[in-house]
Amino acid sequence: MFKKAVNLIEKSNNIVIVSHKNPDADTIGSMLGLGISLKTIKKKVFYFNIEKELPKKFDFLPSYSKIKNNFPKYCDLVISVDCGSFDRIGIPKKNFSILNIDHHKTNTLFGDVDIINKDYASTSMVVFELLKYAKYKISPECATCLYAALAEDSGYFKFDRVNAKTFENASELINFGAKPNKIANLLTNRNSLAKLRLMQIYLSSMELKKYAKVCICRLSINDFKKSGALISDSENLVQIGLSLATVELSIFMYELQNRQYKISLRSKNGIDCSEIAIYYGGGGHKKSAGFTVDLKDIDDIIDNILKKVDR
Ligand SMILES: [Mn+2]
Repeated sequence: MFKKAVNLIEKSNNIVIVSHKNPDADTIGSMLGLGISLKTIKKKVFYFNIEKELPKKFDFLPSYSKIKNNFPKYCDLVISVDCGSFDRIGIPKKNFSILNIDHHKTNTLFGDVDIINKDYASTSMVVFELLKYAKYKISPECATCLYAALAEDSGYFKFDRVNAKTFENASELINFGAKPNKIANLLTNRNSLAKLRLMQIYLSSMELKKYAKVCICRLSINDFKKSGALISDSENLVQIGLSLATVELSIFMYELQNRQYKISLRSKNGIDCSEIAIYYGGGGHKKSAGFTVDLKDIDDIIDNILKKVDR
């Protein structure tokens, strides 16, 4: 697959690297790290994300300002990073080849070439392995992007798929010039006051079910308005529910628009979140998954999830 991917890259001139809706550090960092490296082999590289506003916490990543939300008129190759399915990108399928690089076990293999490693803690690890295989240049700027993606997507080296390989890659990226302390501070210690206010509302909405094994929190569009927070400020709030000692499943519902709700799930001690998410048309990993629903269906869905948890 690496060989096929390199062939695809080398015969293409105009390459668009695409990241997923509601982007996280892994999709943005993998996209920029890959692009920075591909520019050293004289490729024209465009960065695409469908969102009008990107999370500001990634603004220190090299080439961040080059990410555009309009798709170029012409390209011969689209490289998708960290997108489990084609609709996560938000563009219509046109006349281009697709290289699909990811680590989601639910990936739908929508590429002409798919490089999926579901044992890796981040997509940036897959990108890193590909760059090393192809012997493309890995500058400190490239390493910074890939490391930021790895650190954050692995929960700072505490999630499920963290193992010796994760630390090996992290260590190599540090040798290529990534600065772990600086990157961690820039990613985690620059919250806005609006985000902390949103956390306050999140915590006050908390309901505990099933002897406090299930935690449910909910934010409406109005809560975002009241606090001045952006949708992207709600990223990782679901983790707070899971941090409660008794909680094994944290459910976080937040309103997107037009009475549509995004439901994020996190678990510890064995509940399979992706099984629940897939059932409702979403996707993800065992301990982390999500899906979108209509407001009118929410109560039924929560009841159903609680029944599943009983089982
Ligand atoms: Mn990822």
